[in-house]
Amino acid sequence: MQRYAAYDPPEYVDWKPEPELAEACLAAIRADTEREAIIAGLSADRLLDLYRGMVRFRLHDIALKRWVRQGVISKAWLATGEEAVTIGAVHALRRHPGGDVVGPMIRNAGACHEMGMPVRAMLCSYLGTAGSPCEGRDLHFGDPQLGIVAPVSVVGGLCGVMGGYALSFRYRAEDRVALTWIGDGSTKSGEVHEALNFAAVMRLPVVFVLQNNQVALGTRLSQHHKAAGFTGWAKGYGIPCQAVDGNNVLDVYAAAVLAVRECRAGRGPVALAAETFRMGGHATHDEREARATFGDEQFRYWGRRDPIGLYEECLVRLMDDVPADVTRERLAGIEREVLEEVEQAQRDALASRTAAETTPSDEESRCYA
Ligand SMILES: Cc1ncc(C[n+]2csc(CCOP(=O)(O)OP(=O)(O)O)c2C)c(N)n1
Ligand SMILES: [Mg+2]
Repeated sequence: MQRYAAYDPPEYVDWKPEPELAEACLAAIRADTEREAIIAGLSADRLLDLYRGMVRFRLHDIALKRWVRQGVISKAWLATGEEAVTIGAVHALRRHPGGDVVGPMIRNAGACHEMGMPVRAMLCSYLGTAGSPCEGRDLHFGDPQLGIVAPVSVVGGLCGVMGGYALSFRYRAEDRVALTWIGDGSTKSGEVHEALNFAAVMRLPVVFVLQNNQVALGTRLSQHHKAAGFTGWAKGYGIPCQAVDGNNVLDVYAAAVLAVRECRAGRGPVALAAETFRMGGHATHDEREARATFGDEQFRYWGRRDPIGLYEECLVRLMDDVPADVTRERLAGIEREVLEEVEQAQRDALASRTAAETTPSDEESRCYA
């Protein structure tokens, strides 16, 4: 996709395909017969939908970053470099009506648009205008009609909520699954411990995606986590856990399909341990500190593994019955469409500041107390 010198991390601006990295992504899928069968069964349209979702997520984040620079908003929480963990997982779910539910955390905003929330509504939430899903009340937005549970600020808090959804599905004998993401730092909260244990002993149909982006705010993984990785950690609760390459959207997708399948068969919960890297700051305010926290070498390593660039190279190889230049032109066409969608969403959201401004009396409506 097009690179944006003003907004992308430098490693992405200069990004060049490295054939061996894309080959390694595909080899990882082929090494697991179940994951391989799932990817082999995907139509070209489904493969391209994953691409569309990741591009939409990246461009949504770039739109927010542009607004920060322009002073439209003061801060934004982005998922640059982590798009595949969200998009791969959410594409394994059924959409509403009557579908599955997701609980997106800071790095999972892309789950909202992939479950059907217009990008305009997401951007309006940042502006706090009345056109937003929570009508300007809170940046922690969701939409129950679309199966999107609004997060709370307290990290880990969603895990118990998603377990509650899963419990209700079981009681009502509904063939539905709940899915949420847990950051590496959030695994240290008491609520996550309670929720995982409860889900395990109650055998709930919930998928927990451990999103290890190697950092929690300004605390590196090595400063808060002593165990090796997260697969053993989840297994300590009696929850089966599979490792996935968080920068390989095909790997995340295939593993999530298998996890969801287990849950639907009554063998939940299931965890996935995704390794990835936060290519920016915790939010837009501390990008410089984040680079100092890790140093250039780590950024270079993960920068070469940009999930979107990697997936473009995988797609060219997967669609081997189509000439590579035709596939690349198709990807560019998808990018143009999504860019237009996001630009229109930006214009509409900005217009909502005057057309749908919230008023003090709105604050008191539809509140419990
Ligand atoms: C219980 C709780 N403690 C602290 C915070 C402040 N806080 C917000 S995000 C965050 C870091 C979370 O790290 P991680 O779970 O790894 O997610 P990431 O930001 O890396 O995606 C912290 C400490 C909070 N919101 N809730
Ligand atoms: Mg983290």
